[in-house]
Amino acid sequence: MTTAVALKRYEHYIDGEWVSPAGGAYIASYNPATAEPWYEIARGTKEDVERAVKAARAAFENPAWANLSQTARGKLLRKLGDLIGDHADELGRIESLDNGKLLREMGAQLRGLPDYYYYFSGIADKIEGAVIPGSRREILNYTLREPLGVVGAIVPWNSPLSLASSKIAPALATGNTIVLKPSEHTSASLLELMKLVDEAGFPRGVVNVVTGYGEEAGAALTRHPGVDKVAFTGGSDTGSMIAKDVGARLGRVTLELGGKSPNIVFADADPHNAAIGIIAGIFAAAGQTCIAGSRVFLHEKIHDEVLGRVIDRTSKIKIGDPLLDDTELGPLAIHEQLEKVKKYVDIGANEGAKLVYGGTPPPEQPKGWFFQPTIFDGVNNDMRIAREEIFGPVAGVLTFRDEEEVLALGNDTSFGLAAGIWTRDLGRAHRLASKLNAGTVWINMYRAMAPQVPFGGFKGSGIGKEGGWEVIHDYTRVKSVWVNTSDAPTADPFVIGR
Ligand code: TXE
Repeated sequence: MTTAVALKRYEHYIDGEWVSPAGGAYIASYNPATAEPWYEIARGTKEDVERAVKAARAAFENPAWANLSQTARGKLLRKLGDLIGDHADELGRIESLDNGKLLREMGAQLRGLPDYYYYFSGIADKIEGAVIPGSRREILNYTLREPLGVVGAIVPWNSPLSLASSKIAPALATGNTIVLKPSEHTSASLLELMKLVDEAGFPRGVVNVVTGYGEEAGAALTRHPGVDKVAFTGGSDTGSMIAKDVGARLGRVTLELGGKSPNIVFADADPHNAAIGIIAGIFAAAGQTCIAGSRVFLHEKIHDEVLGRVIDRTSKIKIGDPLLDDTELGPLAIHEQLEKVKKYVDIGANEGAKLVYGGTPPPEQPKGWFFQPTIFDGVNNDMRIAREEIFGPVAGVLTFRDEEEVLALGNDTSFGLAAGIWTRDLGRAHRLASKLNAGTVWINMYRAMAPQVPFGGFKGSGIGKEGGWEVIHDYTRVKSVWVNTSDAPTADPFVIGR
């Protein structure tokens, strides 16, 4: 597609400067609500990645960063948080134009984003080693918690700045430097953030951004031997490929991948709250969240009532321009995603699931990549629509009889990202929370996240955590130091055990 008006052009951000791509090529980025391009980004190649990793390595070793006190690092993060707060509305608008999520949602997400930086700013000067009481009085054992070096971060399109920040903030709080590769579909907000990184006063090269395609710029970054750790959020297939590449050089990874999360409603649950929780779980952000509650388990006794309420509210969801205040469901972020959703709706129908709502693009939205909120009832856990991540507004409803059955079905998945439980029975809620094989369990709520709380999946949903103190372990290494404080002569090694 071409446009008569010249598009705004973004370059790479490397070593504190805006740098043209070595290959000289650019990629257009589209607004999903209009299916029209609105800016272009540099198409990164191996050469650009080489340059960025070199800059990040030099910054890691540069005393301007390496010798900075932990408190001073924290102050920089706080400053960046403040600046993001000042620019939250414009950054939210860019993200909404880029991925089609509601301006209201992106605005709220961006206004909350400084909290990530404040949390890790607070942690920065509390990262400590330990003094370890050894078996021998004269030996002093202590540990140093050190940064890893250069972090390569790959970010997807569904929540670009939030997912980038959950890597930037802990990586910098612990003294690493970072090279980011945003999604080729949604790079603008991260590039705009670099202006704020600059303004906050980070030394050059501490944060770098190379844009471009995943298989080109992304793969060059994850395969680069100078990258000590890769932090990735994206699809499970891509994540598994990256893990192999990084594993081959014994590097470290954090992987935040997909899900097929169960949202379980027991007969004693409040039917209104549960229905709203189901809708929030699967239709918010048009289902394009890794934590989407895409498998809805309804107890047989309340199946009809709760499903009726879900359908009733769903039928009133206002689909349209994500920039408008009263819109409740925007388009899918990328064209491929729309095609994927259509394909799975066909698969569901062919598998024998009963389509009870939606199933097509909304006729009133001829432009853009919109799809109606869609509900399948009579889903069986062996169906592909219950096993594979769709990443769109498609709920599959399954019926269950008792706790044991729903626990087995809920855990019968290759993923393990999140789960929801709706019940007034406290004992059951905690019992299930401990037995569900998922990294996050919500009880009588769904879809909440906070910088203070560890987030990350089990099984096919990933490795490692983002958020909370846990993440500090993922961005540091521990060195053990042994000190002999005795003046006694060193023991002859051959006398040991005599
Ligand atoms: O993701 P990819 P895609 C899931 C969701 C979706 C599917 C595919 O099910 O339908 O993944 O989406 C970069 N080496 N999620 O294709 O490919 C890419 O440029 C290095 C779940 O968009 O995982 C982008 O920056 N990097 C998810 C990022 O990886 C590579 C969010 C994500 O793209 C690469 C998004 C490679 N070989 C999709 N190939 C979540 N967990 O929230 C691609 N990339």
